[in-house]
Amino acid sequence: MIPAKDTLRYRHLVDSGYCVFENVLDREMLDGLSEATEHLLAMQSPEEMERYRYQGSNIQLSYQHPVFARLFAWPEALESLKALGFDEPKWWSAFLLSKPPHAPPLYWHQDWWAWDDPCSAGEIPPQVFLMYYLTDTSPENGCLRVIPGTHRKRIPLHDELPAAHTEETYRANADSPLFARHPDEVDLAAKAGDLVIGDARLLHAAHANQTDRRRSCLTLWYFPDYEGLSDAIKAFVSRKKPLAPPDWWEGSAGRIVEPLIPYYSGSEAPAVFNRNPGQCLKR
Ligand SMILES: O=C(O)CCC(=O)C(=O)O
Ligand SMILES: [Fe+2]
Repeated sequence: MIPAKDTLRYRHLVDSGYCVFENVLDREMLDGLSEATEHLLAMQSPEEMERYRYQGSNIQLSYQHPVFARLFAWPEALESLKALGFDEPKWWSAFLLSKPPHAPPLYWHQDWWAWDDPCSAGEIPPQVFLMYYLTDTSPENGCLRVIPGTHRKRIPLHDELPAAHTEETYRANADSPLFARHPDEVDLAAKAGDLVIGDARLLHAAHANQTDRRRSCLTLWYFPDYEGLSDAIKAFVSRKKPLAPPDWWEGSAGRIVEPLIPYYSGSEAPAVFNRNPGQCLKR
């Protein structure tokens, strides 16, 4: 880590669990992403659409199109991480979460998965999401909701939530606490092309899409300070690391991702996957 230049945003990320950089993607990139994602959305099966109805879709992005490689290594995003003090981030995965018109809300959850590791109680986010929206978002069309501070502090809602993205969350009923309003929740309305950075430990959800227009979110997962993570986490991560770009790719589209891939060559046993925050979060 280098000292954060953007100390205001760094403090917001550390204290509240998120921060926003405006206008990170340009119009050409937004158009390219819209075209490539529409193609993927059109190929979904009815079963997938039903299973992931709360997320809208859950499509893993990799090298289906060169525009995705450009997104994973988007220079302005890497600059934003650098401004927060993270000069050597690694990229893990990416997903297209696209709410069709009149889609239900997304359940409260946190996406961190190694709660037994000591870094889970620390100030530095072990893992962050970089979320981009392809349309402006609002409470009407499914913008993000967060409960600030819950990445490091336990609240009663934690005790009511099943592990994220499991059958229990996929099959939950609309009257479950998973969808309840919370007095401390904050709406994170974003403009198309803004970058929302959040700690993987933060409790977040999304409003329903009550409009006639699709709301697409691209969520990219990074380790902002990969070097600083334990060997056990690195061992887990590198086992499931993204593939290097295929060598038949032309030009620099694939090569730009290579420096972001998280490698590990030690012999530590992989961390245990555990999505239950347990005692790690202070009350
Ligand atoms: O769709 C969104 O706004 C957020 C999605 C999300 O947090 C997830 O699927 O883990
Ligand atoms: Fe999430």
